[in-house]
Amino acid sequence: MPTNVSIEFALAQKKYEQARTLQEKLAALLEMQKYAPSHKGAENLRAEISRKIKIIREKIEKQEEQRKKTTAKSFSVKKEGIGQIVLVGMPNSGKSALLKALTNADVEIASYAFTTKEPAVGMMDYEKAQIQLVEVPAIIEGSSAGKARGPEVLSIVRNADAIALVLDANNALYEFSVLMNELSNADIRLNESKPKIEIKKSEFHGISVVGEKYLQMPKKELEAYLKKRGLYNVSVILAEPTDYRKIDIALNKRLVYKKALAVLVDKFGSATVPEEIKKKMPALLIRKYSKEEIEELKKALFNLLDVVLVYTKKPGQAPAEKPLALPVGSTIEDVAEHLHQDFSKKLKYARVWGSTKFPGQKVSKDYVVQNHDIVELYC
Ligand SMILES: Nc1nc2c(ncn2[C@@H]2O[C@H](COP(=O)(O)OP(=O)(O)OP(=O)(O)O)[C@@H](O)[C@H]2O)c(=O)[nH]1
Ligand SMILES: [Mg+2]
Repeated sequence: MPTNVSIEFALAQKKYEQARTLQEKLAALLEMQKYAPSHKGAENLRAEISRKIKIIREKIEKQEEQRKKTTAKSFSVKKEGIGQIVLVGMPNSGKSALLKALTNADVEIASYAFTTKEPAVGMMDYEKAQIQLVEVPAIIEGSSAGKARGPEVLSIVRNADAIALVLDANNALYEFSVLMNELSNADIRLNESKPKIEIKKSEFHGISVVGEKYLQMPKKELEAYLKKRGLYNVSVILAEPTDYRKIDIALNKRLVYKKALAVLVDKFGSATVPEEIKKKMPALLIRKYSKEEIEELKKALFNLLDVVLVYTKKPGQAPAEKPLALPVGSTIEDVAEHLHQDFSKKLKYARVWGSTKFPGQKVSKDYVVQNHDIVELYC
C-alpha cells in the first residue's frame, strides 16, 4: 500500500477489511475509490480497487439471481373464490376439525401430531360467496429454520390473503407466541401496518429525503447509515415519524403484512381468551361448533378479507343470486369494470339499494359501494 494515502482512504480500507457482507464490502470499496490517491504512482492501487468492485458487483448480482430462483420455487395453493385464508397452528390444535366444520373438506381428524401432512383445501360458503380455507401442516418451534417442512408451509402462508391462527385454548398463550415468532422469523407480520416509508433507487447522485421533518435522527446520520449498506443513490420518502427500526423495516423487501384472527379451540369448555392475544388480533373461542359459533366465525373470517359483497341487477329483474366481491372502497365504476370493460366505458349512472338514503337512489360513477348493496347499472 502506498504510504501517502489520506486518512479517509485508510478508514475506508479498514471498513473494507471488517466488512462482513458483500454489500458492506462494496460500500467500503466505493469509498476507497473515492479517496484513493490520484497521482501516477497509485495507478495500480486504483486498478485493483476497480477490479474488486467489479467482482463484488457480479457476486451481488449472482446472489440476487439465486434469491429470485428460490423464491420462484416457493409453494403455493391455487387461489379460488373471493379470498384465501390459511389456517395456521401447532400440532393437534384443531385445524382439521375447524376446516371440516366450516367447509365440505374431507380431512382426517386425529389425536396424534402431524395428522395433516399436505395442505388441505375447503370452500366456505358466506352469503353465497365462496371463501377458500387452507389447512397447512402444523408449525413447530424451528419451522422457520427449516424443521417440519417449514419453508414449504411458510411460503403458503406468505402467499395467503389472510391468516387464522388456530390455538388449543388450554395452551393458547404458548402456542400464540411460538406461531408469532416463527412467522416473524419468516418475515410475515400479522395485523401490523406497513410503515409509510419508501426507499427507492434513484437515477440521481446522492441521497434525497422528502418529508425530512419526520426524521428522528440527523439527515447526515441517515445518509451514513444508508451508505454503509451500499445505498448511495436513493430517494427516501417519509410520511410518518421514522427511526432506524423503521428504516430497517423499509429496507427489508421480503416483509409481508397479513390480516389475522385467532381461533381458540376450547376442548374442555373452561378456557378464556388471554388479554395478550386480544391486544394483537380479534380472537374467538370455539366450544361446540354451535350454529351461532359457526356464524360468528364465518363473519370474522370474511371481515379479514377487506372486501364488500355487491349484488348487481338488471332493471325489472331480481338481483343476481351470487354477489361480486370488491375491495373495500370500490366505486360504481369498479362494479361496472368487474362485469365488463365495455360496460364501464358506456356507464352513465346507477341506482343503489342499501347504503343510499332512499331505495333505488340514483348515484354517479364515483359513488363508493358498501357491503350488501344492490346495484343497477345504466349505460
Ligand atoms: N373436544 C374437542 N376436541 C377437539 C376439537 N377440535 C379438535 N379436537 C380434537 O383434537 C385433536 C386434534 O384435532 P385435529 O383437528 O386433527 O388437529 P390438527 O390441528 O388438524 O392436527 P394436525 O393436523 O396433526 O396438526 C383430535 O383428537 C380432535 O378430536 C373441539 O372443538 N373440541
Ligand atoms: Mg390436521
